[in-house]
Order: sequence, then C-alpha cells, then structure tokens
Amino acid sequence: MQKRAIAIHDISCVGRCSLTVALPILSAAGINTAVIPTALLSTHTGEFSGYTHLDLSDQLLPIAAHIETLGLHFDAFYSGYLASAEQVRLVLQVVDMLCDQQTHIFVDPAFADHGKLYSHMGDDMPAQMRRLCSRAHTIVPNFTEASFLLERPYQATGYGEDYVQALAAELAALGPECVVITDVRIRDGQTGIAVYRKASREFRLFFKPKFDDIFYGTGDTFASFLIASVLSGQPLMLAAQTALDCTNQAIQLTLDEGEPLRYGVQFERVLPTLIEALQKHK
Ligand code: PXL
Repeated sequence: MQKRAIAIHDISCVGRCSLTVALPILSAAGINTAVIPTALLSTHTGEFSGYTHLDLSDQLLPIAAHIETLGLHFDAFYSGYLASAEQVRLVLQVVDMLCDQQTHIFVDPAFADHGKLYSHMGDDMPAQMRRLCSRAHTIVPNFTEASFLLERPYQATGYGEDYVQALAAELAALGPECVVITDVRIRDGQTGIAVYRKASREFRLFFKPKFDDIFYGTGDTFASFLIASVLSGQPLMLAAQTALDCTNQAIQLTLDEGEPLRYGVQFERVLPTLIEALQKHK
C-alpha cells in the first residue's frame, strides 16, 4: 500500500528549503505527502535581506482539525522549520490530533547552524524544540542543534568520536529511538554524520570529503532523503548512507554549475539516483 506522510515546515518561495525540498523528495520516493505550512516567506532567512515573513500559527490547529475529520492514517509525520517557539506547542497538539501508534514521527529541529540560532529564532526555541524531539521516534539535528538541545557549548572542532557518541546517546535519552547528527567534524577535510539506535546501542559514523562553504537547505535535503529512504523500507544505517550520498551529489552538482549557494542545492538532479537506490533495495 502506498505510504502517506504529512510534512510540517515553512514555504520559502525561493531558495530550496523546507517544503519545496521535502515535498518533491518524498513524492519522488512514491510517498503520498500532505503538508501543513508553518509560515510563508519569499525566501529563507539566510543570506537574503528584505524577505517577507507571514507566520501561519493561527492556521495550524484549524487545518489539523479539518484533516483529523478525514480519519486518515499517516505513516510518517515530518516536522522541520517552525516560525517560533510558540509554534512548537501548536505542533505538539497537531501530533496528538494526526498521529496514531503506527505513525513514525520524524523531527528535524531546523533552528540553528554553524554555532548560531537562525535569524528570528528566539532564545526559547531550543528548550521548546527539546519537547518536540522527546515525542519523536527519529530526530535529525545538525551538530549545532544537538549542542543547543543538550545545553552544551557548541564546539566548532576539537572533539572526538566519544563526544559525538555521548551526544547521540543523551539525545536518545530524551525520547527518540533513532538519532542522526549531521555536520560532525572529527576528521580533517571530511564532514560526517553520526547514526545511533537506542535499542541496540549501535553507533556508526559515515564521512564524505568536506566542501568549504555554507550550503543552505542541505539539512532539509538530507533529512528528506533520509525519511524517503526509511519510509521506502531501507534500514536506518543504509538510509543514512543513501541520504548522505544523495546530498553530497546535490552539493557537487551545484558547485560544478556555479549556482549561487543561497539558492540551495540541485537536489532535483539527484532524484533519479534516489529512486534507483530505493529500487535496488526492494
Ligand atoms: O531549514 C532551513 C530553513 C528553513 N526555513 C527557513 C530558513 C531556514 C534556514 O535559514 O530560514 C525560513
């Protein structure tokens, strides 16, 4: 039976992030994807100025209440960028309304990167997002978000594998069964992801050569590839590798073409690779 997901993120009209990334990637994987937009912006908030920003908080519960009347089962709930800490409270209510025992709850905290909160994020966001992460089965923070969620000082470098494993285990202790941390920097010239499963205490690291730039929307791209792969039946460790490979390829294609990085990465060109990887596993 076709899988059904519901994705709760902002719509940034230009700049390839959030829903404009999640929707095509999940759809390419054959997943029927419903959406609830959290905010409407003309662009994302990194490296653009003068963007519009409409907070859609007042729409979240009415939209969810109507969808609830339809009695649909969602195989996955996938939240990303939320406009405010107050929205976390609303999204927790949406979880209660739309998720059942079989719904896999994925949370991409999406509030910070490179040691700093995103523009417009209040200092209360990490504590609120921690509550949403506690409800999740799988969380996909970057290293900055992992540090904020655990109230640890952000370290750009100078930490090792043990530290990353401790972070992953502490995050899992908040509630989620699976923790995937991106932007792990423990090897020179490489960027890594850490994958932890609480039940088996399995911990693995995967690496790719590091590109020295800031890539917008790659957290959303990675998380969407990961979720598409998990929902398509790939085990977590394989799904993480698929997502890492596809994201890395999207970055490489963007650099090769010289597209300005604030417009996000060319994930569209990687969708055939994703579909092939998912079919190979079937
Ligand atoms: O997850 C990245 C993201 C999503 N949505 C908006 C953003 C950002 C990152 O800056 O500004 C609106």
